[in-house]
Amino acid sequence: MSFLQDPPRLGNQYDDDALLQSYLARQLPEELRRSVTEELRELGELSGKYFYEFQLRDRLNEPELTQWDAWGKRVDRIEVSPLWKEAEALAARRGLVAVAYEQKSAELSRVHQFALNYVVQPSLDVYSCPLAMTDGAARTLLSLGNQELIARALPHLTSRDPATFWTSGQWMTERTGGSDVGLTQTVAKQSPEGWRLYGTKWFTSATTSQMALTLARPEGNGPGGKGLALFFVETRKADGMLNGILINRLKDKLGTRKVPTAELTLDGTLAIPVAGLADGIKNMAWMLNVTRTWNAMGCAWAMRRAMALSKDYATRRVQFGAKLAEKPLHVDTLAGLEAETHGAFLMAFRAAELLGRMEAKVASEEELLLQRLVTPLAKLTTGKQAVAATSEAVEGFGGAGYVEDTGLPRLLADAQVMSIWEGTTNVLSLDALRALAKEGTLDVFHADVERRLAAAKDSRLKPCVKAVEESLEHARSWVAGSLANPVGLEAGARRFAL
Ligand code: MFK
Ligand code: FAD
Repeated sequence: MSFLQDPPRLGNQYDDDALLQSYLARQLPEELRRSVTEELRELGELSGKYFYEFQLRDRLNEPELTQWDAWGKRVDRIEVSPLWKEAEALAARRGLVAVAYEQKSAELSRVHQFALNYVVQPSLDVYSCPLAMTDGAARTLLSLGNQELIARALPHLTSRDPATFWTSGQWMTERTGGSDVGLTQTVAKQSPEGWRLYGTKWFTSATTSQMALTLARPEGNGPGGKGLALFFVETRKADGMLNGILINRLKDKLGTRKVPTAELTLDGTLAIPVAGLADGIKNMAWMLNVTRTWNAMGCAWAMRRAMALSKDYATRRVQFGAKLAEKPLHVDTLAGLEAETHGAFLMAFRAAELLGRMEAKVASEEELLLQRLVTPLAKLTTGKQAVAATSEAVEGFGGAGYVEDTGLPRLLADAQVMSIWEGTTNVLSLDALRALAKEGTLDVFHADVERRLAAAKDSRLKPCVKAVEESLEHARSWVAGSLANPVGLEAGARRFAL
């Protein structure tokens, strides 16, 4: 019998995760931790077995757009993959969005919610994308306080019943710009039935969602983000037909191939202003804040999955007379990856902790400043880490890492988007600068890092502590020296942020 290589396998993705367990033991009071553990273990089992195997089987099923029915009627229907259909039901039943709004864990609700997602999402083929936007939409509606829309949409967005659960899209990007959203060309016109939108949305993921939040310029408004208004759109009318929306095509993408990312024409789409008729970008920022936190978490869980598979494979693959797990250089490579993964995990959960404290209204003034800064920093840092780490992990499987039906190349292809959508690295660096410009933010950030370093000062991490202190000092003097020189400040933003 010729040799056959054992493929990598996954165990229970909660039981096998020492980092998550130790983090939750530190963060959650004993009673809460015990009640959450059961849920995590169940999701960990689904993630490591049922959904992981499903994901491998379902690999070639991608969303399909049908634009016309047999009789020539324009229907624009998207069929998502079988796994996505199950993921939607699972998301509702397990409260993957709802937990943050039920607030049973008070200010720790975000930690609770993201722990659940962290365990299961790597096996759900980026179903995290619609969930992130659903969560962002719920937060935006609540924060902007439009009671009519809250009553209409919140019960659906936070439902635990798959029959009534809605997801939401986030339609911002147009051909004119995904970064410079102020260039948006979609216009909003008044009609006897209410506001109607006319324009093109160039990237809309989760096009199968029941609703979306989007931006348009009410006729007569001035240019830029200030002249835009935030609108609520239900994608289908009462008769089930699309609400003045044409789905032109699905994008043919490098990764996230299960996500139905489409180009849309809005041709008289009925829409409701969420909060007045201006300041659309500012109002949309509530959504960005939440979806960027999901993005950071998504990087952490992508890296964790790459690690889990890599470590397992190292115990199965033999080269030069020993398992890879016994080869010092391979182990050193995995150790580097593990360190990056831990860093991404802690940064993403730090953003989640702060978001949870803000939403539960227990955050101090300092924590609010920190939250505004840590969100873009976590998004941009983990976005870069995820691409580098999944690339290294794929290489760790040798040629098998490059062969599609192992499922492994998907790790890298899906990670590449994390630094692009929800704001690119440069755009997020500039956002971090805007956050820093607020009086006191840099001091609060330093104090927070110093507090964390103090615990490690006398440990064997001493050399790392020194290195972090030096780079903090460097950043502080660079910001101080550049304040009088806006061009220099902007040019160095990415260096500071990364
Ligand atoms: C697991 C994965 C989950 C993720 C799934 C996601 C699926 C994909 C979805 C997408 O990609 S959706 C599209 C995402 N698009 C972006 O992220 C846009 C990137 N561009 C930016 O973020 C630009 O910085 C921005 C459009 C915000 C700049 O626009 P402007 O017109 O130059 O606005 P400006 O003056 O910077 O900000 C306008 C107001 O908003 C200001 O308030 P004031 O009017 O009071 O001064 C800002 O302070 C406020 N603002 C901007 N960014 C903010 C913010 N407030 C809070 N937080 C922020 N991040
Ligand atoms: P550009 O804005 O043209 O950026 C090009 C380059 O210029 C980038 O490297 C950027 O960093 C750099 N740059 C831009 N401005 C500056 C500056 N001031 N200083 C320095 N550098 C700068 N959008 C949605 O609204 N909804 C969705 O559901 C959605 N889904 C997506 C799904 C996928 C798979 C992808 C790939 C994208 C999706 N997007 C979505 C769009 C995404 O948010 C944008 O592509 C992204 O924000 C970048 O915008 P852009 O493509 O116009 O690039």
